[in-house]
This record gives sequence, structure tokens and C-alpha cells, in this order.
Amino acid sequence: MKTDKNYYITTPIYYASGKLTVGHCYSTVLADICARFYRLNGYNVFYATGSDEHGLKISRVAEQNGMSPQQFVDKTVLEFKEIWKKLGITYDKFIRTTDVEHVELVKKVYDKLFKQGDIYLGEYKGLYCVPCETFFTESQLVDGKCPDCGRPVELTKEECYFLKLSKYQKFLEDYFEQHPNFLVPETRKNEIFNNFIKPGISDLCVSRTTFDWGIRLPFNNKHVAYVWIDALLNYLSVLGYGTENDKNYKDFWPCNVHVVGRDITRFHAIIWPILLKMLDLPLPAQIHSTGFITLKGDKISKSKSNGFDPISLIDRYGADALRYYLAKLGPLYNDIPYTSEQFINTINSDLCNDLGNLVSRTLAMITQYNNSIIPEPKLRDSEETDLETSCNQILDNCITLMKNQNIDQMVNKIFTLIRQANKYIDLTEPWKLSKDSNKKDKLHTVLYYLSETIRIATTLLQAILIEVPAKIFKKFGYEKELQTFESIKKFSTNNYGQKVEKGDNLFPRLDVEKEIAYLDTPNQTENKETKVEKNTQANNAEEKANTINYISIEDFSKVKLLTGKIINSERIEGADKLLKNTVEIGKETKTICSGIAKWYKPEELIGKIVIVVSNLPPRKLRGIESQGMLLCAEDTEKDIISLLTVDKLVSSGCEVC
Ligand code: ME8
Repeated sequence: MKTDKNYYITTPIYYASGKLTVGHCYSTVLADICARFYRLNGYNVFYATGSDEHGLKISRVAEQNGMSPQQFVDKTVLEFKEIWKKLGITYDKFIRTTDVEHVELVKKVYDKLFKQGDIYLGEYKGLYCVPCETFFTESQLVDGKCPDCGRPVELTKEECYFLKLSKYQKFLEDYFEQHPNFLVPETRKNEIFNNFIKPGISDLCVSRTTFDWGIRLPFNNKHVAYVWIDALLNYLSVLGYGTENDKNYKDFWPCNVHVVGRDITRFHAIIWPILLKMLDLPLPAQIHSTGFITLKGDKISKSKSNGFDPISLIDRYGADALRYYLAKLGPLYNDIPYTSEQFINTINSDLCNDLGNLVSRTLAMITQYNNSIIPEPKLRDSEETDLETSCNQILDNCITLMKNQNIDQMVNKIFTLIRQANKYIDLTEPWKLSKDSNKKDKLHTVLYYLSETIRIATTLLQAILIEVPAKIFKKFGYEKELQTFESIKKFSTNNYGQKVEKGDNLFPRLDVEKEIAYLDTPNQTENKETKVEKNTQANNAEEKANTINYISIEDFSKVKLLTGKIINSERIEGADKLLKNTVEIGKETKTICSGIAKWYKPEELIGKIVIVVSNLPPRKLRGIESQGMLLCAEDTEKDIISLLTVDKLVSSGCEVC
């Protein structure tokens, strides 16, 4: 049974259409911090994430990669899980929309809604954006393009089933009015309510017949389920809803918080509550809508290829650096620009200077002034009372802040305490106390107060950082029972007597200029030459060369580039992206398939001199053996692919060098 102590939090399920970016890590890390915090605070937590695997976009990307959609999503899901593992994401279940229990639930829901008259057959004519899997009206377009991603839309006309959202207009309006915290932040709630709910909710087209990579409707197998209905139901299927094994559903539904990005808030704030109402299920307590992390003014997005690769960031700076940076940005109601400078400076100033220095100064002093043993406190002057008061308030403050997922403010609270402890060192000057034998009691008190403050701050930091807290506890010799929220309810004066170990610094100081150069160089983040510690000293020419990710001339010369003349080109049945080209390369002729059908008609290609990568191993595409690759330039912004050709008329078979 759901109780007040059972907490269910979700992230969006990410499209399995390509790589995850720092932007995707944002919602996942925030939700993970909430999950960890609530567990530490004695709650039973269910934290769910997963992958959204159906739809036209995924089947097209799979085809471009020469794979079946299932093969493609299987591979992508492994990559997702690898990132979540590296980032220390403690999800309780990862749901895939291709999982049998999910597919069965989607079918059951469609069947029920069809039978109860909430789904009916009609015809849809509209402008469809494939990457966003969304229909738009003419007036919603911006310069004739998708208002969300700026790409061209396609005119689509098809028979389809509609979901009767309009019938629930009044229900949703009343619900929003009676539940002011259903959607946060307030600005987003007002935007959704005034612009999308109040003007009238239209029925939604919830099936497709133009592609088949989706869940077939039980009452008409020509149709597959609309990806958004399919995707939203993950929040129920992940709990086993609708199966015999539905204990998690009983214990955790309704959801406490769905963390979503602002671009998908509409789906969660309109379709999702109505869908649940149709199913006669309680609604989630809250939808928390975040803004975007932007890079040079754009949402960091894989479809625009400008994302930073989280794996490389983690490999170089550690998971804690990325988690801390994202946590500090907080529930960003507005878009927040990502800059390498801000990332590096945050690590240096907060983790290295404030936290790292507090820990290393305290350990060094305990080692030097008290034979590595945490001393017993003997006094309490006003500065100790101040520190103690801050320590006594911090847990309650954090619990209050986390009721509304105010993670950035929690980070701020913890680091204010850490800075207060650093100031306490400057104020009490233990190095002077150590020289005066009459001040021994004060010296011991200072060392103790520092250790206890570090213990309290570190206990809270366990929600945010995954490696550093354990290292700090180990250095101070604090056992498990001194790492719990229960143990930091009150500042204690009894935790003395353990031996400390100085060990390594927690965070190496980063060379700002060098790291910014590393991060801002294109493709640098793909370079897995890992941890920054290895590079902090060296500054020689060879190392500089490495940071630009050069390849050797020998490596380049392994790629055999030749000119080729296209002597025939034709479409491939059933593959709307691919063209099968016959290319003359000197005396040889090769078959080369290219995903350029959207940009070239076969007849336009005949006679063109193109650049062929001629020593790639043959591979099968749609049953045809493709024996090389034609080089193209891709402008992802304008959605143009342009074949590389030559400036002067040369023969086929010439070396490109
Ligand atoms: O939308 N900053 O999947 P998705 C902040 N499958 N958030 C960002 C971001 C950025 N730069 N880039 C992406 C989908 N996101 C659907 C969800 S849920 C039932 C189905 C966020 O992989 C984005 O706002 O395109 C969204 O919340 C999430 O990542 C998933 O994006």
C-alpha cells in the first residue's frame, strides 16, 4: 500500500535514437539525488528510468546504421546503462518500451479506452516533425519549420484513431485549479494552462499507419500506437501495473515526482493526467519541469550534434565533478548556458578549494597537533556555538528544501556550512594555538569541531556525490553508524578518539586554461585519454599534441580515398533513405549504397565524380552488398547532405591525397 514513507520518482525515458548528452544527464542526476536523499532519510524509494524505443525516428536511424530497429535499440540501451553506471545512477528499474510487460500494458490500455469510447477512428491531415514525433498546425510552425527543433516538417495524411482529450477539458481545468503544485515551476504551469489548456484541448491522433516500428493496436493491426502514449505508460508498466506482479504499483503509485524537461511538459501535464483519468487511476503528485542546459544558445541536443559527451567528462574529471556541477545548476526554471569555463571553475572553487581544502587542512592539523587522533572537545566559545547551530539546522533545512526538489539550494546550504568551517579555521588560527601549551583545550576543541562539521556535511553530500563521501569517511575513520541522517540530527561531542589518515587530495586543482582548451576543441570529449590527474604536471609538446586529438599521417594514409564516377543509381525498394549506386573507379566497378535519397534523385547523380572510401570492408544494407562509402558533408542545422565532388574534371580512380 502507498504510504507517506513510500517515494516514487521518475525521469523521462530517453529516446534510444542516439547518444545521451549532458542535457539528458541533467534530469537523471537530479532525480538520482532526490532518490538518494529520500533513501538516506528513511523512505522506501522507487526510482525509475528507461528507454523510449519505438517510432519512425528510431526506425530511420537504425536503417541509416544498417541495422534492424531492435538491433539498434539493443545496442543503444547498453550505452545508456553504461553511462548511468558511470554516473552512479541508482535506479530501481530500467524500463524499455520493447519489454513484454510494457507492450502488453499498452495494448490493454488501448483496448480498454477503445471499448469505453475514449478512442475512436478518424482521419488525420497534418504537418509532422519526425525527430520530435509531433504533429503541428500551420500556425504553430516557425518559418515553416518545426517550432521545437527547427527542422522541416512533413505533410502527413492518414487514417488514425483519436483519443478524446476534449471530453476532459473541464476535468483538467478544475484539476489544475485545485492542485496548484501539480506542475512546477509556477511560470511553466501558467504557460501550459493559459496557452494550451484554457484555449481548448483538441482530440489527439494516437495511432500511425505509415510505419510499423511500434506496438500494434489489438483492435486493428494496421495501426501502431502513437509513441507518446506508448512512452507515458512506462511510468505504470515499470511498476508492474496490469500484471500479477503489481506489488510495486500498489506500494508506489501515485508517483511523487515526474522530472521532465520543458519541451515535454505539455505531454505530461495534459495527455498524461487525462489518460490516467480515463483509466480511473490517481494522478501523480507533481510534475517538475526543468529548463535546458544550453550550449552556445542551443539546447544541447544529439539531433544538432553539439552535445558534450558525458562519458568523456566522467572519464576525465570523475562522476562527482559532473554530478556536482549539474546539482549546483539546480532545478533550472530558465535555460542555463553551459560553458567549459563555468564547469572547470565550479570544480576548482567548490570541490577543490572549499571542500578539498577543508578536509586536507583539518586532517593535516589533526596529524600534526594530535598524533592523528581526533581529540575530545573541551570548551564551547561563541564561535563553536555558531558552528554548532549551523550544524544543528542543516538537516532540517535540507529536508524542507528537498520537499520541492530544490537541489541547488541544498548544495548551497551544505557549501555555506563548509565555508563557515573554513572561516572558523582562519578565525581560531590553530597553528598559533598549537604553540601555546595553555591553549591546548581550545586547539583540541577546534580540531574536533572541524571534524564533526565535516562529518555532518559529508553525510548530506552522500546524496550528491558518489565517490568522495566514502573517501572522507575513511580518512576520518567514521563507521557506518556515523554516516546516517539519524546520526546528524544533532551535533555530537562524543565522536572523538579515532585515528585519521591524510592520504591523497580529494580533487586535484585543474589548470583552467588547459582544460578549457581541451573541452572546447571539437571532438575532444570523444578522446578517452581519461583522467585529468595524469595530465596536471606535464606541459611538454607531446602532451599538447595529445590534447588536440591529432592522428598520425600513417593513420590517415590507411584510408584509401579515390575518385569515382557514378554510372548508375537507383532506389531500393522498401528503403526510402538509400540509393544503390554503381561507381566506376578506374578499371573497377563497385556497388555503393548511400543514405542520400532525400537529397538526390538517382538521375541527378549519374556522371558525377565523387570521393569514395574504397578500403572499407563490404557490408550488407537491405540485402545489398555495399562496397565502400561516398563522402558527404552534412549540415545538421539546415538538414542538408551534400556529396563531395571535385573542382576540375579528373578521371575516376585518381588518388585523393
Ligand atoms: O523526450 N537540457 O526523450 P529525449 C536539459 N522519449 N534537459 C534536456 C536537454 C538539455 N540540454 N536535452 C534533453 C524524450 N533534455 C521522450 C520522453 S517520457 C515519457 C518520453 C531532456 O531523449 C528533455 O527535455 O528526447 C527531456 O526531458 C529528456 O531529456 C528526454 O529527451
